[in-house]
Amino acid sequence: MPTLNETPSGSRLHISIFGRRNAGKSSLINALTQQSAAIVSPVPGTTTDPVAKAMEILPLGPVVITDTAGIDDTGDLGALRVEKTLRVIDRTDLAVLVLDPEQEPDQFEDDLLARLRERGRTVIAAVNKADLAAEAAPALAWATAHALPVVLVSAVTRQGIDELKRLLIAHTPADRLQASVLDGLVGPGDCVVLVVPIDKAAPKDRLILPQVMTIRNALDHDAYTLVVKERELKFALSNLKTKPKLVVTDSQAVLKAAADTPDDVPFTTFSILMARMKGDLEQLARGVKAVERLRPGARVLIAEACTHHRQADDIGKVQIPRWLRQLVGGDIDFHFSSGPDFPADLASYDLVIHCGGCMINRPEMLARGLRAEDAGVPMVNYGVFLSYVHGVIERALRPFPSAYLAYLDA
Ligand SMILES: Nc1nc2c(ncn2[C@@H]2O[C@H](COP(=O)(O)OP(=O)(O)OP(=O)(O)O)[C@@H](O)[C@H]2O)c(=O)[nH]1
Ligand SMILES: [Mg+2]
Repeated sequence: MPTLNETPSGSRLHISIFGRRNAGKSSLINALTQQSAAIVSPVPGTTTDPVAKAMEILPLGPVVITDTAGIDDTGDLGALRVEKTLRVIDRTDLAVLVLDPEQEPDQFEDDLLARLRERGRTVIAAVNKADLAAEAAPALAWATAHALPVVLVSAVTRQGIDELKRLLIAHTPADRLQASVLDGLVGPGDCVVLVVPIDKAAPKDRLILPQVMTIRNALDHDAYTLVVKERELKFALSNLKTKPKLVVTDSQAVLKAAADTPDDVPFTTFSILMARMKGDLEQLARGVKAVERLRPGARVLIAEACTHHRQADDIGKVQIPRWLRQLVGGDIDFHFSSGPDFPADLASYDLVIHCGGCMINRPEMLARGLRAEDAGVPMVNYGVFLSYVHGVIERALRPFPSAYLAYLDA
């Protein structure tokens, strides 16, 4: 069973970096992955063969990123290298075309772009070396004239790197970004116990979407589920011959479910599973820690992705503000946004609390998270916030080591 770090490379998003020699392709890979995996040097032609590496680009997730040799290489050997570079196009989902402001794009770029488009590849242009005095306008104009999404970056100062990540996310086909609910958590033969309270809020005669998705996804992983109400949990667990791989509870029953689940059994909530699938769980885990630092009078944005009809005890308008006031011990300057009008500038807020985002896709949720990160504003979502309010955040994050550590370190 692959864990998060072992996502089979066939299902990983393949990003390839193309451009001329010395444009900074290898440097850009290092900037994107925050590693120094690719060899960089001022000598043109440093990268001679395509190098594919499985990596994690946060918050994009596991990808395969391929560094290539410059498309302007010369001589017999050069032609051979160019041929190899062009073959990479076949295994590319997303191409980043790196432009060097010191060299105006010409036939090399035109030909490469034509090849990429012939194969139906998505192409993003990155004009590199923004930190140098070189005039970037011709390269930017070339990209715009060819209808390419373009960003000005510097692999050295990291200027524009987040914007490039945002473009990558925005142009990744949604199905390639979509993680599944139980990815990396369960494998063949594992038992997952689901705690589903049947209270007044539960719809008649059916289960709700996160519950159904989890059951279905367990089957996809050749695992199986045991579905119980919170009252029967303890008895059901005591009847199992082997420990379950995971217990997942509805937030409404989280206190009893946590108390009745032995400490050595991984435990989480449906809300946290959904938060991980939709957004960047590490960011949200860090974000909830910011609640501890909030002071009365803080500016808090509560953002919902849809414009649903609000009920009397609405979670976003009523319940969360009430809890937050209690936690902070004073009044809070609440602001609300809904639907597509998520504020462009978040810098004036002390915290963003976002809904679960069931009406938007992962790329959009990730883009909103990056916007908060750019502005240096912590962001949490309803599900992670609820676990925090209920005092079970540490336990519920423990099955996700990187998010758990992010929470502890924040
Ligand atoms: N000032 C500045 N220098 C950069 C930047 N990116 C790359 N460089 C420099 O440009 C040179 C070439 O960088 P590489 O990353 O090796 O370029 P490449 O496109 O991989 O080159 P080849 O492998 O030879 O095709 C190195 O000296 C880098 O330090 C940047 O954003 N700003
Ligand atoms: Mg290189």
